Amino acid sequence: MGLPISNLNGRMILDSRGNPTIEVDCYASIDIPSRAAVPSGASTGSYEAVELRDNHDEKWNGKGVDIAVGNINGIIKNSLVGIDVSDQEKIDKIMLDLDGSPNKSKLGANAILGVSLACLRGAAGIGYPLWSYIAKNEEKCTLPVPLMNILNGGAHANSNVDVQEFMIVPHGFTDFKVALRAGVEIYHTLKSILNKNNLLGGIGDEGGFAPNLRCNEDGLIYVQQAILESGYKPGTEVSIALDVAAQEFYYEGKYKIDGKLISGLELANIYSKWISSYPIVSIEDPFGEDDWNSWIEFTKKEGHRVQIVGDDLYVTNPERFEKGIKLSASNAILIKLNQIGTFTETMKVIKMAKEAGFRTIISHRSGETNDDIISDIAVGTNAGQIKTGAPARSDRTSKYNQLLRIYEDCNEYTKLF
Ligand code: 2PG
Ligand code: MG
Repeated sequence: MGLPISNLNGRMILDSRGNPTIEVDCYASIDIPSRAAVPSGASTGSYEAVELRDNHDEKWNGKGVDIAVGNINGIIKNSLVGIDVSDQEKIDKIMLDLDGSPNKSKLGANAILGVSLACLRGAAGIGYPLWSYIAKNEEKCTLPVPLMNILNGGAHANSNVDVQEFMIVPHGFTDFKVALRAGVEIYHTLKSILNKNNLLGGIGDEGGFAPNLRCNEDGLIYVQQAILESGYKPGTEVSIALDVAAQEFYYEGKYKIDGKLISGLELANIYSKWISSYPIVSIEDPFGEDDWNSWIEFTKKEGHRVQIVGDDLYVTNPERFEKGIKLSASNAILIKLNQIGTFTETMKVIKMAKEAGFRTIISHRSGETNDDIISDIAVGTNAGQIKTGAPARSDRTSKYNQLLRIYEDCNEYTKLF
């Protein structure tokens, strides 16, 4: 039994892109609130739960969250005050019933998630490690392998690069801190390589560099070079992961990449070549969110060589994920809490993945705050992997820094391969 919720207070704060988002304080009969903030995507899947914005209003470029905040401080608060803060399922169910829509469009998934996570923190208690509260049903916990996005393209950068994320995966180590150090060193090496090639321009939304390149494959060449020049062994110590976010360049059954319109099969053949030429261990969203056939064929062909990750495909939604499991459309799932909107539903999807033998990656969004809850969730659910951007900018480093704190109590590193 936990304490009853005595108050909830939602407010607007700014995210890392300078847009409004939501923060919630949950009081459970003490004066110190537990707090959680909600992130926001740019390359959002169309099946995601609805992020409620004051679109009718030009203020904040239509991105205000006054209605969603009003929902927290009105109807949601009135229904949750007095409920046991540790009864997460009940809290989430009350909000789902209040909302009543299939995609949380009435109250807003942003409003619902903020409350869900603030209550989760309240239940764990102030000063008690959240990861170990979440881990109560796990046999053991390991620190996740980070997928560190060091070169940004697609919807996260103002460049000509179609692939959204070129990530490094420091998996060949027995210690999280050593792995993180490798990632940091490679990030800095990439910076000087790009600089030498006159390619150092802006930074993308997730803290990685955002150069214009001759072609997408150049991203792989530079990242591989950065791994080597930092003194690490590509493929055995540090590998590469891509998030292609292919839905962003999918037009009426074709994909526009490197200036050419090609079929799903032709795109799959490009990936196969890349997998043979570079130390790639993971490809996220290689195809569009409704192009199930390309997913199925590619997983059949390459699923033994790489991790194939559904993000826009599944949007952390149990129904879409169930279909993917039945069809063997991938072998891994990206988990984003705000795609589905409650902690309870997120846990359900993680459980489904584990039962089906799918790998799980707990993920940030491109618009973030300095809330570090995904680090606790990655360790507490023993997810194995976390995706949280470059090791730079405080909206991204807040997650790595929380993992460094957790490392003081739990320092076993996930063995991925
Ligand atoms: C993704 C994410 C996070 P966004 O596609 O995986 O990296 O981007 O939050 O913009 O959907
Ligand atoms: Mg993605």
